[in-house]
Amino acid sequence: MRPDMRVFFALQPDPTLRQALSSIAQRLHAECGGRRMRDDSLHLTLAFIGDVSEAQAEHLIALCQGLDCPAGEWPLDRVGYFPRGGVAWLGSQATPQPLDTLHTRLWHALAGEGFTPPDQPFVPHVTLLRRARPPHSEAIPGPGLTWRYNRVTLVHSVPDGAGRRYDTLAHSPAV
Ligand code: 2AM
Repeated sequence: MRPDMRVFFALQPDPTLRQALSSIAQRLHAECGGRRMRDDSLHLTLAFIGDVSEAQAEHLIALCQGLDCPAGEWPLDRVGYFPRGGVAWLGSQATPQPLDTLHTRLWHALAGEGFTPPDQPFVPHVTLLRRARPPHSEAIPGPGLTWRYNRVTLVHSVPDGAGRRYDTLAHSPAV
């Protein structure tokens, strides 16, 4: 039997946005140190599921492929910091209602499959650095960005050397 698979639902940046996120990560790294995320793994987590069996993963693939993800925009206009893990991240001053609704609807669908929503409030963020020092301010080192999205991705987090790589298992239908 295959071991459990660690999976999560995410938004993934297009190549142009990924490049812009990478530039900001580089500048923030110069200020805060720590360990940069690999450029190809930058993402916004909508729902972290954790370890599931292959059968559960098949259910989640079907759920993802049936998800309705209206196109939306997420302004990236602030830097944030989680002291636990020294996580420096990019996010927004105020979460747009449609992004919040997407998160709520996704968890509603997941609850229908028996998965338990997290207790903590949704703080949408893109992790750029881990084990970093706190940033000096919330100001982004560079121009602000807008993330335009139109689909959700189910991601398989696979152990890869000292870290993890993120493989795509499914997308919601693009709108
Ligand atoms: P983070 O970026 O804030 O660390 C894959 O691990 C993704 O799921 C990461 O973006 C991570 O968020 C998020 N995540 C949320 N809860 C998690 C948990 N309990 N363990 C690992 N990752 C978690």
